[in-house]
Amino acid sequence: KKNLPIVISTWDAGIEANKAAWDVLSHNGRALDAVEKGVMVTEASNSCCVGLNGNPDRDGIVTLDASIMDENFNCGGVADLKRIKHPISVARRVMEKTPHVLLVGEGAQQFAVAEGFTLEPEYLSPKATQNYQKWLKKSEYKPVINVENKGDTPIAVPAKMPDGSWNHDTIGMIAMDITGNLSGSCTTSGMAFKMHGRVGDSPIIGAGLYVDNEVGGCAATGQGEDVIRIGGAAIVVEFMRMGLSPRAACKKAIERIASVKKEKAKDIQVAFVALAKDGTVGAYALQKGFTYAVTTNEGAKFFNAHYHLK
Ligand code: SD4
Repeated sequence: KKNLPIVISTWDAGIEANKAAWDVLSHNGRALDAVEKGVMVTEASNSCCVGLNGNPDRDGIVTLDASIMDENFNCGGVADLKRIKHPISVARRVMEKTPHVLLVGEGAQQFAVAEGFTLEPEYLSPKATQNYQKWLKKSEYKPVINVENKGDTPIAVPAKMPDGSWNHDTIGMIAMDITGNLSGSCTTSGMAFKMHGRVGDSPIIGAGLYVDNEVGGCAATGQGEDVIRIGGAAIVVEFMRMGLSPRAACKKAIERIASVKKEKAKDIQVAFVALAKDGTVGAYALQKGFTYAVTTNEGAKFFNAHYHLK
């Protein structure tokens, strides 16, 4: 097929992540390797709120969630994982080396260490420290799950944090390799200043990520609770199975969230990216400001997603 391989990922961080994924895909590599290598770039970067440089929870601790899914319904995830640089790679080991799909907290960390991953020192990046100090000043001691919409900040997402860091915390990626196989990945430090122990949609197969090799794949970003509530990524894939294009499928899922949330929809952001088996891609967001990156043989492109709330 002429439009293969292809990779799509969320937000501006997707531009750099796609490069690493493309390196795998353009050398006839497997989509699974591409989506792992791709998001590892974001996990290791300073400039984005994913991985150990991400914002902490309200207790000042960075806890990471990730998941991965291949072309055969194999899938793995980790949640509430601390002090491990590449949660996506641990998620892959969960998929490949255990009979399970999801490991959390201490058990996930123990597994990672047993698999040879380095236990990094407890750490908060300078940027995260600054963000956290600032949050603490006003901190109503309750979870702030979507800081974009705090105070009088207009709902224009992604909003620039005062220190210049982007106020979103996740990368989701779906790729199709030259053989036509699909895989997906998703990794996050979760919503900034969440309750300690809170787990979002990103490590949950069917919510933050889903891949059906016959149909397509989808990854989610935004307020995880509301993605979980509708079984987000899985439902987008089901809409594609019914014949909707990736964008139309993402739109229908966003509309579902909007109708569930009613007047509260304006207080959150959710977005989906999707890639269908025929090589078409699409995305849709609840609010303005969601961006995504697509790389094909024709080069790398960056898009503003269509959105629901005008
Ligand atoms: C979560 N969905 O933990 C993630 C957060 C996110 O941009 O996507 N932020 O709920």
